[in-house]
Amino acid sequence: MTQSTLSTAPATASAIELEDRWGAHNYHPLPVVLTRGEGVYLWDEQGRRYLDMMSAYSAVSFGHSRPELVEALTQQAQRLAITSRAYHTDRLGPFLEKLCRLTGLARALPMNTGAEAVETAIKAARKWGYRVKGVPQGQAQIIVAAGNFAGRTTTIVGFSSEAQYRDGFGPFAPGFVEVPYGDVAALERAITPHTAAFLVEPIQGEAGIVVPPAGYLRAVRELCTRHRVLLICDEVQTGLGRTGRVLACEHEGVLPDAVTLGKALGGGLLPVSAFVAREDVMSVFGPGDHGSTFGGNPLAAAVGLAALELLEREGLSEQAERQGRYLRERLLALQHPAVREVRGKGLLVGVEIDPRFASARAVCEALMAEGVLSKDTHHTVVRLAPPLVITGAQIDSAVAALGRALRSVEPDSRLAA
Ligand code: IF1
Repeated sequence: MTQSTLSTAPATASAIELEDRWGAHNYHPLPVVLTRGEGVYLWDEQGRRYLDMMSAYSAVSFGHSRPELVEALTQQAQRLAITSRAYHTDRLGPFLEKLCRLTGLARALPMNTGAEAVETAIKAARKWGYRVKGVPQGQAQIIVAAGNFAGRTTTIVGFSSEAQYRDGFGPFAPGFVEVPYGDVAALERAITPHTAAFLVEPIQGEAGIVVPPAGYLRAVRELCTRHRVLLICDEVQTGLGRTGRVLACEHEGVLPDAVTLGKALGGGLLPVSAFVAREDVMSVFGPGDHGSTFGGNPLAAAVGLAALELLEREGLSEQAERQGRYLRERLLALQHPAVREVRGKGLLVGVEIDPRFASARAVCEALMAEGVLSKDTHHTVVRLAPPLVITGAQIDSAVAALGRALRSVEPDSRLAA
C-alpha cells in the first residue's frame, strides 16, 4: 500500500469507517465503538457506559481488565513472554498441573484459540483410534452433534450443520458423522467399530444456548465407555465456571475422556486454550507430532494460571450458579409476551424472542440504547452471558433495561395477531 493511499484516509475518519474501509466484512457489529472496559462495564468513544452482558462470548468471565490478571500479564511480559517450546520455561509446568488438577484429567496440551484446541482433540482422537483402539488406518470416525459450533477452521466448519459456516469453504475433511443433539439412541446407532470419539458441547452455545435433556450426558458417558469411544467435551464456552461448575459436564457427574478449554482461560486478556485428556489419549503425541508457535508461552501460562487460581479463590463457579439462577428468575418475572423461553445454566442464558414480535438483533439494538450490550444468536435468541463477577444489583439493571427494550420494539398489532 503506497503512502498516498494511506494519506487519503481523512484523519477524522471514524473507527467504524476505517474498519469498514480496510477490514474484511466478516462481522456485522452493533454500531458502537468501545474504548475502555472495567469489570462488567464498557465505555464507548462518547463516554457512554454499557453493562456487558456478553463478556466477549464468555472470554471475559473475570471482568474487563481484572487488576490481578493485568498484574500477572504485565509482570510476566516484563520478564519473559515468548520462547517457543524448543525450551522449557518456569511458567508452563505449574499451568499444566493446574489444568489437570482442575479438570481431573492426566495431561494438558496448551494451544491458543478454541479452534486449535478442537483441532488438537481431533488429531488425538484419530491417532488414539489407530494406535490404541485398533481402527484401520485412515478409517477413524468422529461423531458430532447437529447444531455444534467448535470454531472456524475448514476441518471444523466441515462438520458444522450451519450452511453459512460451510458455504464456499469445501472440500471438507471426511470422517465426521452427525447425530441429533440430545438423542442417545441416535448416537448408539451411529457408533461403529471405526468410531474413535464423540465430540460434543455439554450445552450448545451458538445453537442458541441449547440445554440437552437431563441425563443425556450421563447416558452418553455410559454408551461411550461401553463402546470404547472417547467422550470429548468441548467446554470452550461452557467451561471455567460459566454454567455454575468448573466444567459443565460436572452437572451430571460426568468425567469426559478429554476436554477442550479456551476463552476465559486467557483471563479476558489474551488467547489461551488447551486440550486436556486421559493418559492413554495424550500418549499418542510424541515429539514433533503436534505443536504451535505460541502454544504454552510463558505469558499465556502465567495469565492462564492466575485465571484458574482466581476462579477457585473467588468461588466464581458457585457464584455463577447463584447469580445465574437469580438472572433467570428475574427474566421470567418480566412475564413479557415476547419472551418465549429463558434457558441455560449458570450465567450462560438464552432468551428466546417470539419472531412475530421482533428479531433478537432488533432487541439487542434496543438493549444497546438502554446501556446494555448483548448479542443475538440464531436470529431469535438474545444471549446473556455476563462476567461471572456481576452483582445482583447489576442483574436487576440489566433485566430492567431488557424490559424497556422490549417495550421500545413492541409493535402491539403483531403480538395481537
Ligand atoms: C465467532 C459462536 C460462541 C465455541 C466452542 C470452540 C470455539 C467456540 C463451543 C472456537 C467459539 C466463538 C467464536 C466466535 C463467536 C463465538 C461463538 F457464536 F460462534 F458460537 F461463543 F457461541 N468451541 N465461539 O463457542 O474458539 O477459535 O473462536 O477461540 O467465530 O464469531 P475460538
